[in-house]
Amino acid sequence: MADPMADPKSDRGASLDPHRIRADFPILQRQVRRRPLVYLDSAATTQKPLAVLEAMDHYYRQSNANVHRGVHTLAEEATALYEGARRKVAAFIGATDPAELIFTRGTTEAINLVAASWGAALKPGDVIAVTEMEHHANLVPWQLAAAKAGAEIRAIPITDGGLLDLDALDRVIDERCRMIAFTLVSNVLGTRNPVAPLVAAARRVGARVLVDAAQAAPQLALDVTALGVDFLAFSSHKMGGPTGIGALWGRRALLDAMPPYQGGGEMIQRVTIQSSTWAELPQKFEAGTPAIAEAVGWGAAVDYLTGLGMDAVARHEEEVTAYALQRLGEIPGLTIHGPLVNRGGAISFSLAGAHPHDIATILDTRGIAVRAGHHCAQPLHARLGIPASSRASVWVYTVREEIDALAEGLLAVGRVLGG
Ligand code: 7TS
Repeated sequence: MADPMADPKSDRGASLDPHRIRADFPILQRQVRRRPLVYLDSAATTQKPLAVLEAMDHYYRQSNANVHRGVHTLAEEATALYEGARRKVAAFIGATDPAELIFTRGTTEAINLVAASWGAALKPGDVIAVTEMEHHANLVPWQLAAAKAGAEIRAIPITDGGLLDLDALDRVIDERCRMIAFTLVSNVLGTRNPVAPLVAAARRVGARVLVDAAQAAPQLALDVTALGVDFLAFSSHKMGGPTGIGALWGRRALLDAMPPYQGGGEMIQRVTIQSSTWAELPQKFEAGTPAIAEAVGWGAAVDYLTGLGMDAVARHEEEVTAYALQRLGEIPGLTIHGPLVNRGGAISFSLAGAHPHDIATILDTRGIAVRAGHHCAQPLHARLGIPASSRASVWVYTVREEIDALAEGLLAVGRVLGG
């Protein structure tokens, strides 16, 4: 009898071979300091598969024109490619209406769009809730909006283990709260935050929910409908696509009610010297010539990831992260910041007696790329009681041999600098 669980469209059982995947990424073939590149900085930006580079090259060689404006063949091709990319990216996050997917410069601009446009209706005394683990991109835009409106910002605290302290929710979220904005996956701690309790808390007081999915989109299958949130922001360059483009997904009713974020070409219906009316979604929020080649490249990245299967991508992320946590756990004097299970592949750590920048510099002499600093999360580092940390992060092409190289490198750092 057929296995009722065996859905031929499902990739549940598929696994991913990172060694084979590496051949798809030209940059991974290069050397750094006469050693094979060990790229462990994918949380900052991922490397790009050949399919993305070729899609952008092909677009510029064959179809380059401005979009939505011309009736000539190239303009029609460019528009079809750009709107096709919108449909792919929308489908990737489970959005049923591509018009709810607005292309932006990235996660940062997507959150600024909501903070400025939706935030224009904030009143004195309103509350915006964030968390202690936010990237500055999901904090500073709210500070700007709050300062304009006389609103207040509150942070949901984290536990010493690097999880959201859900016991504090009732204290932070009251009827003055208008928005809960939080990251789905932390770029420092790796923490995967639970969505349901935050959505429930927001709904109890009539607040909106924005999810920063910059780190989640590359490693988890996302479905905005199932998540039940109001806005979701993410970036192409963290999921194999080019820099310069990202997106805001939002509920149509909210986006329709929001004023434009920027004025200019493409976003209008009728313009007189004194006033204008706005285009329909998504054009209302896409003033000026958009990042067309980048959209095409992002669409190719989405095709690439869909081909791998996001379930397999998530499983690989978990496996290689678990291996890294085990290997790093063997290093004397090393402290890992963040949870050890149910987490993504950004691993921040401190090594006794070694400054994060010195760690990164020494590792670089071995061709190993890691990040050092506050990772655009100063309030989180203040909470951890440290000015900076080192961070290694993985993605689809990360292999265990690279984790071994990191572990050996850190042992060498310990020998040189360790206290
Ligand atoms: N939110 C999170 C959780 C992020 O990790 C980042 C970028 C952003 C927002 C901003 O995304 P952008 O594409 O608009 O820049 N994070 C990092 C990082 O951890 N190291 O470099 C960039």
